[in-house]
Amino acid sequence: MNDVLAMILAGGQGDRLSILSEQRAKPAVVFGGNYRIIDFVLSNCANSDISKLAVLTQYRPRSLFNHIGAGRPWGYDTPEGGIQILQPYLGKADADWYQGTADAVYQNLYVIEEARVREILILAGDHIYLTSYRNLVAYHRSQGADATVAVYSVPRSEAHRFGVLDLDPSGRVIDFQEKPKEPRGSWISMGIYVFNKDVLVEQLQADADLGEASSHDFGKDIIPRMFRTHRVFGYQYHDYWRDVGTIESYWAAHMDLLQPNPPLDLEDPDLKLRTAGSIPPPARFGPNARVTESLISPSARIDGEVYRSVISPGVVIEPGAVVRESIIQHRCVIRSGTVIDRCILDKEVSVGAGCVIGTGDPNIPNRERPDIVNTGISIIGKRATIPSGLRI
Ligand code: ADQ
Ligand code: ADP
Repeated sequence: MNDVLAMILAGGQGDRLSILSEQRAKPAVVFGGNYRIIDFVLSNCANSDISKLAVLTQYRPRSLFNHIGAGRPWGYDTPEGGIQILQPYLGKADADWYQGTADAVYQNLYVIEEARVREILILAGDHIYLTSYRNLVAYHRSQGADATVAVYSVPRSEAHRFGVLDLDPSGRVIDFQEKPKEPRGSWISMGIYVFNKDVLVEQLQADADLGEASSHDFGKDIIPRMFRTHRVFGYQYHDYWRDVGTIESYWAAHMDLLQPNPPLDLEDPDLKLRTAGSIPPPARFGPNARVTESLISPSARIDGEVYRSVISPGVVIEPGAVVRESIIQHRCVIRSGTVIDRCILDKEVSVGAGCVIGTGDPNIPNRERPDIVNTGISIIGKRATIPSGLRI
């Protein structure tokens, strides 16, 4: 893996994650109680022994910078500078910032040109999965591919959210459509690509030369053009993988963690999930606490009831409060007698006593924003204070 440079695209605005990604890049959103979404891809790189890593940022990167730091939790704080955090080309107006994902990489072409590697692994910062990229890279090499796309099988009804591909029996990509209204197949692109370095440089340059005739995106432009002229293969991935780009998929991925045998093992000894921060003291449970099917992070204080929920560090749930099917992030306080049902509370939300938050009913969409909040899941933004007795 010394011949591979990984580039993590961590800049997307993620507007479908609503207020969770309003003040931070989507990969910096908290996941699984203790973690941020980007921990998965960073841990995967570490678990693949990838030593050269670049993180491409754009939108509201402060939380990401704070979190990644010098990359120590993932073993990237080496004297050779294993991790590079790249920002958009300064001096440009906001609107000229990276256009599509290919433009983000193109603006950092010198990083690729300077790296002494054979292949570039392009990764997204907002996927939930634990893997090693060794098999993907080995497959790419064994096929003699110019580029390899990691592919996943999803129900056809969901394929329209993704790049949809068709593969021939040898695994070669013979069709690719980005987010088609009526998908022809059910293999989808995971947005994870291996490129031979020279091919990528040549493709990015050619794409840049197209100017406004291209949207400068891997999914919309580079791959759909390339599969006709180059050896592009699909590497079939079969383990758990989720793009948590919407509130519903973010919430559902948390519920997946709560299954008796979860499809994603956060304690996998071979694919260790690492994160930043010191280890807080243990969680505490009072005499009337009742907790089932939940993940409770260190330093939480539970005196009420918690069912099918994921609780971050430092959360306080007072006696008589009930939390059901919810994701409660760092340092939230939920006072006595309050019921929280199917909610996502961002960090440091304070909910007074005797409130009812969330309908608990997946069939009741939000009336004002049915386009993004259409799942019956209620979301409360960071540091909001909900007065006692309120019903939402
Ligand atoms: P999308 O999920 O729509 O489709 P896109 O918005 O292009 O992906 O973002 C991909 C990744 O790049 C995300 O992690 C995002 O945060 C990041 N990103 C986006 N713009 C960026 C920028 N300018 N700078 C830095 N990072 C940026 C893609 C593919 C589909 C595929 C899905 C799988 O286009 O074909 O099916 O990913 O999730
Ligand atoms: P989050 O954890 O919600 O994603 P950040 O990581 O951006 O948010 O914020 C956490 C850290 O940033 C805290 O230590 C906080 O004190 C600090 N911080 C918050 N707001 C600001 C600000 N406006 N300027 C500088 N630092 C800030």
